[in-house]
Amino acid sequence: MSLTFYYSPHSSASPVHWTLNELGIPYEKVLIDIKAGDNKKPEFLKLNPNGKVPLIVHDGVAIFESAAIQIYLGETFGVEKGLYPPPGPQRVAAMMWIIWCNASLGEAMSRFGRNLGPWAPEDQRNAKAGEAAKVEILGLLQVLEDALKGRSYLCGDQITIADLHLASWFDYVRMMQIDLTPYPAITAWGSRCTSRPAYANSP
Ligand SMILES: N[C@@H](CCC(=O)N[C@@H](CS)C(=O)NCC(=O)O)C(=O)O
Repeated sequence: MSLTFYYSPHSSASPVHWTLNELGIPYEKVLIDIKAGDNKKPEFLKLNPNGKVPLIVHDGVAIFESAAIQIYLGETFGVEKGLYPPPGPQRVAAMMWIIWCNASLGEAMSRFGRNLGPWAPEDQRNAKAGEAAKVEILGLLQVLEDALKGRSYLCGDQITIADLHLASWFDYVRMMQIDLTPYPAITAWGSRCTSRPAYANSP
């Protein structure tokens, strides 16, 4: 078995990094320096024409998009390791939250960052669009808060890759200084997830 993980620290690759470390499977890490343009070099584009991290290559098969990678790792290794549900309602819940993270919360967070983040170029910012994204984010956080009430993890009593994926994204939510005080269930769940040693080893 060979598995190579192309990553950049503190990026969309971080949730995958955490999953790989939780799974405890052997893998090789390749650091991609985005600032130096490693992700646009022909040898990288040959594997990932999308030109972004994360990317994994498992036994010669290249997979990009973090949500797809997490689902693939869950199906391929996670069930056996107790980190991903077998087919059934809990499997669907895991997939649903991974996709919700990227397509709903992640999309609104990116829009918020692009318009109000300190790194966004001045002439490309739109404060009104940023504020609208923030309203959307708060609504999405309430959806998650309600889902986590009365349960330890997204799919029940057991932590899964869906929790790792979403909890890792909360690094970005905190970095963007979104106040999580009104969301006690999210706060407690986030602490449960990030207190695991593998989180600290997966920048
Ligand atoms: N939807 C993609 C997003 C990937 C992404 O935007 N990665 C960023 C780092 S956070 C990247 O590689 N940016 C380099 C670039 O766009 O040139 C995923 O979840 O994998």
